[in-house]
Amino acid sequence: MLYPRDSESRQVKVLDGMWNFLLDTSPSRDQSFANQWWKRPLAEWGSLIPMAVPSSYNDITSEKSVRDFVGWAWYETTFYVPAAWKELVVSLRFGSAHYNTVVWVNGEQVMTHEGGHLPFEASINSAVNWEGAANRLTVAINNTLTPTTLPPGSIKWMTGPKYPAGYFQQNLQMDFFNYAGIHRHVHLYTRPTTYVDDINIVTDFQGTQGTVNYEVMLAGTNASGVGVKVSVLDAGGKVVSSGAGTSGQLIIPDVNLWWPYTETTGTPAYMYTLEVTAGDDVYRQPFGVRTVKVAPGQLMINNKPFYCHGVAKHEDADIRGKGLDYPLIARDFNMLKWLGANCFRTSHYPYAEEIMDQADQQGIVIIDESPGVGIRPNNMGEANVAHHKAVMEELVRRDKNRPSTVIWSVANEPSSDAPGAEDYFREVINHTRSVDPAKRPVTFVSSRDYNTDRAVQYVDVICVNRYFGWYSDTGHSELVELQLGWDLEMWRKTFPTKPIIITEYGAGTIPGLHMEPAVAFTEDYQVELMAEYHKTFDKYRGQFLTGEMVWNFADFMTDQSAKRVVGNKKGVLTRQRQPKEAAHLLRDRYYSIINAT
Ligand code: GCB
Repeated sequence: MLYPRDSESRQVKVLDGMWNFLLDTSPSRDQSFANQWWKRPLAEWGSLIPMAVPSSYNDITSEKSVRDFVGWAWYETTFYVPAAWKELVVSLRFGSAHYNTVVWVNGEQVMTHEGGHLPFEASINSAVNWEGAANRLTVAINNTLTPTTLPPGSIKWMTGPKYPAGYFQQNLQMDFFNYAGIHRHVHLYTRPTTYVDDINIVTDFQGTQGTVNYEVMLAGTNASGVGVKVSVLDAGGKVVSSGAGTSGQLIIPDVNLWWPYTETTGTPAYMYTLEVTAGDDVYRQPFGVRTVKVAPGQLMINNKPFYCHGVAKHEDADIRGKGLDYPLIARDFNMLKWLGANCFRTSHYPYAEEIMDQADQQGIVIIDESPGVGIRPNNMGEANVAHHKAVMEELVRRDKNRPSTVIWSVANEPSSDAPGAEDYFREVINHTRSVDPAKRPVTFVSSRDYNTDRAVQYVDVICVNRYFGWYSDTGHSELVELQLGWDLEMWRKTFPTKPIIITEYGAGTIPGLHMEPAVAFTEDYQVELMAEYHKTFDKYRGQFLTGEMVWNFADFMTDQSAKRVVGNKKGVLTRQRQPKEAAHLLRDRYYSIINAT
């Protein structure tokens, strides 16, 4: 699923803007399907709400019924196509829409997609009006999470005298708000009738020479009949290597390797472009030359041990929820660099391609996580495995050429101590490895123990989340050094060669709340607790501990619960991306690590 890029052979229109929006609030939850809402303009079915695309719809209005809606949400817009596009393949592509989506053009169904965080597209030539008339685009999105969706959830029907008839709630198995809607760009774009469908790029280097193994997949009317030419362009656009054929190896003399921005070696985040010409089509795929390997107790980037000092994030902000927002992306990368963070995990789902592009271009290392968050024993059946494998294929296909992506994470905090976890994770992890042309390390993030987890045996890098002094022994920061130290030693003993990353630790903190001595939820306690973790990190850093990531980069919204005060407040930044006191502690720490290497 190549990103829609403008070129001399391709045109790209962005359909973002204000769309029509209507919720199906019928008691059966699917009256809109019975009435076939896609056949006529949405305005005929109810009072429209103007809705921003991209955005989550939940926080746009002042209505609780919109914020907490569960079911089919309908979107509609119109577009025109130039007559000259008739000779081309015209496709409609959604960067993501959460969760189940059905798309119609002029009342004709053109695609469906299951899953909230990855792109999907279809050619729409047979459905569009070519004669200067407007095209009506209708999209239905259902945010219901069930035991077989990823992330899984369930609908709980509430019966008895305390609830009105037909009352239900969406139960989540994750700690973030189930924002829904068209979250990323909607692109309308063209390709020639024979076109570049996919590209694999796997890089290596020997001394000063870079090698680029490439593969070009063609599709369309004459896919086996057109010739393929490839060139590597350096960051200045100069051709540094070229070749021909659908696969081969290109050599880059005096290669500039891609390094994380905190590395003192070489040029940070150096990006090349693979320019592919196939018949009439031209596609330019950015890539970086770097290697990733796991050595005993180490994660190696370009054969040099890499220590990840970073954060776990969310796609989350006021008003837009999980909607793509360029000012927010720019701010987040500025604050990552202000903190001195050199990596983040896309907890707990794949992030927008525009975010991943910044990680590539700015030299931030990524643990690329799937939406497999909160998998319980009843989510480990055959249908779940099959769907999870399909999602991993979609994720790998999207991000396989990114130098920033160094590890795939298939899940966060599943019931990995359950008997079913062994087969489930062996299969999903092995499958992920097998579909990645670059064979990156694969992991999942565990919250279980060294002696109860049944799936960690299959990962390349052990990732664990730990909340000593918070969810256990709340308020007792004095225990952290001992407990974390013991825990790390036990993991090490059980898996002597696997590197370990602490992928979460942290404390809920209301900005501005202070107490001395510190107590939970004050800024003082967040600082005190984190400092205790840092003592143990420093003891093992560079041995087998290859990374630390605070939970979380910023405060974020969750479902309402007695444990959450307007969302999860474990951010070192507020939801508006301003520092709490702990952000300064982290910044001092990360810069002292950078300056020491
Ligand atoms: C975790 C989860 C994360 C939660 C966090 C917390 O272990 O992975 O999604 O938000 O703990 O704050 O409880």
